[in-house]
Amino acid sequence: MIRFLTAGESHGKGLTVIVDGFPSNLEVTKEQIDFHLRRRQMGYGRGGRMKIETDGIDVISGLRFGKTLGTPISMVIWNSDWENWTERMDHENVPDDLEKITIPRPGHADLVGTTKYNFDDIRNSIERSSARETAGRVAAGSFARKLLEEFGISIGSFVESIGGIYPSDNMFQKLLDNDTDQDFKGWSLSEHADKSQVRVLEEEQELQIIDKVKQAKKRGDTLGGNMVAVATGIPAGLGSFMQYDRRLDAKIAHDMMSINAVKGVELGYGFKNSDFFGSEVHDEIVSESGKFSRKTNHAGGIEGGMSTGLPILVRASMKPIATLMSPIETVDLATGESVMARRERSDFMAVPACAVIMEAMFAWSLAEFMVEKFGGDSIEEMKLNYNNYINNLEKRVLGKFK
Ligand code: EPS
Repeated sequence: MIRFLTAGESHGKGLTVIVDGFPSNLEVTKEQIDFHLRRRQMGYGRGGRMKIETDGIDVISGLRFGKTLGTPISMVIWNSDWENWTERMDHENVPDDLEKITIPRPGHADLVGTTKYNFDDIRNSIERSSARETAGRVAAGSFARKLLEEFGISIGSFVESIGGIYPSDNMFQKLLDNDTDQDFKGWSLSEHADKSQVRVLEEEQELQIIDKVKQAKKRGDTLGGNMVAVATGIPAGLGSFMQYDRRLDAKIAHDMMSINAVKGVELGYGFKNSDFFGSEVHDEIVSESGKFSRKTNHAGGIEGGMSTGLPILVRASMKPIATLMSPIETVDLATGESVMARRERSDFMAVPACAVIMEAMFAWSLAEFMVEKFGGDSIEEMKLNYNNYINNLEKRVLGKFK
C-alpha cells in the first residue's frame, strides 16, 4: 500500500510531504519533481503570490544516490512568502497589531471552517484550505509518475475550456472515439499544452481566453474552466468489481474531486452517456493480431471498475476562484451585519495549474492500483510480477475457451 500526507499552512514556513510504501530502487531526482512543481506555478491569470514563490523540494529522507530506499520519503517545499508573515503566523506569540479576519468569502472554506473548528479568526481556516497545499500533492504525484513510467504508463492533461470558451476542434471527443495514432502517449498532450499560457491546444482559443481573463481582472472577477487528463499504457485489469472501494473509477473520481475548487468529474462519456442508445455508447470489442481492442473508448478506459487497457480519460470542472476583487454579499461575524466580502490578494484564474494537479492526483490513483496489483518491495520485484501477468495475457484468455 502506498500513501501520502501533506502538512503546512499557505503562509507558514513550508509544506511537508510524506510519501510512504514506495518500492526500493526507483530512480527519482529532485530535478524531475521540481519540473512538475514549476509547471503547477505557470499560467496566465495567477496573482502576486506566484511571483514570490519558486517551488522546489528539499528532500529530508527516503532517497540515496538518486534511488528510493523503500523507507518513508519526506520532503519540504519552503514558502518564500513566509518572511512576510513571520509575525502573523508565529507559532506562539500574538502580535500586538494583529488584525483578525471576521468577514468570510462566499465560495471559500472561510465560514464553515471557522464555525466547525471554533476559530475566532478566519485566517486559521484560510491557511490550510488554501490551494497552496496542492504543491505538496504535485511533489507526491511526481513519485507516482516515475513509478508508472517504469511500466510505460504516461500521463498528460490539457485545458479544454475557460470561462465557456471551447476549442473549435474537440480533442476530448477524438480521444473518446479512439481516434489517435497507435503510439499516442498521454504526456504528448501536456507537451503541447505547456506551450500555451493557458494550457489549451489551440492558439485562437488561447487568445480569446487571455482576453476573457483580462476582462475578468478589469471587473475584479474570476474564472473557472474544464480540464482533461489522460493516461496511456495502462494494463487491463487494474481495479476490481469485487468490492465498492476497489473500483478504479471510484478512486480516480475521489482523488479528482479532492482537488480544491473541483466541482465535477466525468470518466469517458460521463454525463453524456444518458443522451444516447446503448448501441451508440458501448465500445465494440475487436481482436487485432491476437490483441483485444475497442472501436471507441466511450467508457474512458474503465469497465466494471477495472481498466480495459485503453487510455483512461477523465474530465473535471473547476469553479471560478472564490476571492473576488469586486466582492459579493456576506456577513461580518463580528457584528452579524450584512457587508461586502473582503478583498485579498489571490489568483483571477488558476485552471492551467489545476490541470497539472489533476495529473499528479491521477498518477497517484493509478500508482496505488499498480502497487496493489503487482506488489513487490523493490521495483525489480514489481516488474517481475507485472511481466508475469502481462505476457501473453490475451493468448492465455483465448486459450481457455478453445
Ligand atoms: C489561494 C490564494 C493565493 C493563491 C494560492 C491559493 O495565495 P495568496 O493568498 O498567498 O495570494 O496564489 O495558491 C498558491 C499559493 C499556490 O501555490 O498555488 C487560495 O486562497 O486558495
